[in-house]
Amino acid sequence: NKQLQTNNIGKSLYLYPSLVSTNTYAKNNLDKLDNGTVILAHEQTSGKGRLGRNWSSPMGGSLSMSVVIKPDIDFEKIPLLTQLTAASLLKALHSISGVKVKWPNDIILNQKKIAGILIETEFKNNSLSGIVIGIGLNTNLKKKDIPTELLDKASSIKIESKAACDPNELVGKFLTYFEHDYTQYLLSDDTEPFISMCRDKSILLDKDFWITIDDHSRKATVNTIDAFGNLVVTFHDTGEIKAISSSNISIRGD
Ligand code: BT5
Repeated sequence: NKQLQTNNIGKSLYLYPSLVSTNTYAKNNLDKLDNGTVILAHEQTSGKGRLGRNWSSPMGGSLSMSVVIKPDIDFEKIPLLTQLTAASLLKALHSISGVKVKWPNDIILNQKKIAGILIETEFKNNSLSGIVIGIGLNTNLKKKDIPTELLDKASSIKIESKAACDPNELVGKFLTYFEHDYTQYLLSDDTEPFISMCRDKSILLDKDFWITIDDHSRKATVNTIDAFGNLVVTFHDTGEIKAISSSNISIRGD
């Protein structure tokens, strides 16, 4: 990939026509894969979303990517990687107007999801052995490639921007931004460089939502995303202000 201008991330890069899941492949081969390895696939036969959900990644118009990193960091810093990745995607998609983020991990264009992020952390003997950052990109999917049940919420860059998306260029840009912010993230606890991007492009801020945590739904106003990558909300029933982390939560309108 001539467009790749990174130093470390993507130095080892493997492109497969088809894999079960790039994340599963990376996790299964974690010991053998260097820090910074990128796995790409044109198709996944069993792509994964969060919390056991599926990620549709058909041949022709989607791109699945996993970035393997092996940092020496405190566990509390791990959830921030979702925001860092989302910010790098937003920067890589900057030339397409209207690209937004729905905290914590959805990239949205014209109210439809065009990309998603799934971060998986592997431990061995209580220590971190590696992190796999999975990104599913709906680059050039056509309407007919999108499962019918997803048509109201999923779309592709091509459908929404009405222009073909060059996947090599997109991956190259993403990895460049990612490497830059990730290098800073390892060196410093200042998360503003990427959290500010997620805040600026958020579709949630200052709006009301039903927030479901452990099967319990409460109406809340979203205030901000804090420096730890948490969503800060005010619950309507009690007026309580809370910072919530991304696990076990779902957010919906109406
Ligand atoms: C995500 O989960 O958004 C994470 C997606 C991560 C996919 C990448 S691809 C490379 C790597 N290898 C993998 O196996 N996975 C990662 P979540 O927030 O749970 O969203 C999943 C939900 O989005 C599903 O339940 C559907 O409703 C919807 N969905 C499924 N496929 C979609 C698609 N292609 N585009 C948009 N929405 C989709």
